[in-house]
Amino acid sequence: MNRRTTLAAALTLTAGLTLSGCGGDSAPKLEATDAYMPQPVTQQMAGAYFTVKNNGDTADKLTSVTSDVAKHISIHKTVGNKMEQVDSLAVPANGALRLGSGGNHLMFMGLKHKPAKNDVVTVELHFATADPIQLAIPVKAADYQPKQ
Ligand SMILES: [Cu+2]
Repeated sequence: MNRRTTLAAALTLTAGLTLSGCGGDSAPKLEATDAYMPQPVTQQMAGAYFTVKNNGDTADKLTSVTSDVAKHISIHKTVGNKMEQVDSLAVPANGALRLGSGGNHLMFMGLKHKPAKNDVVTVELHFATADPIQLAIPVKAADYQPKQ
């Protein structure tokens, strides 16, 4: 083998490693969609809903949500007709975490102003593994229901 062939072989090997590191990666691949906030009654409290799709082979967890518009945002699930604060919600591998009216939701406490219909509330979703996602949440009518 001459020197040039050896170099070419080394480059091919490197390229192969890079590709397999990228294609076979097991990181969660998250995408947030279908966000909305029904126009709240007061600025004390508001709820919001969205879906996080995971196109990766690894599960993740939604661990916190932050925003400039509220003092605190907590993650709630609904058990029966009572809601409960939780530390995280699972985002299953090759699946989706769905938040929706009567189920999982975000609870905004102490809003700086009362969101009105057609406003957009921006939040950052934080996950156990994946990078944070910026999510623009449109404010809808109080009785808005998404299409199923
Ligand atoms: Cu709640």
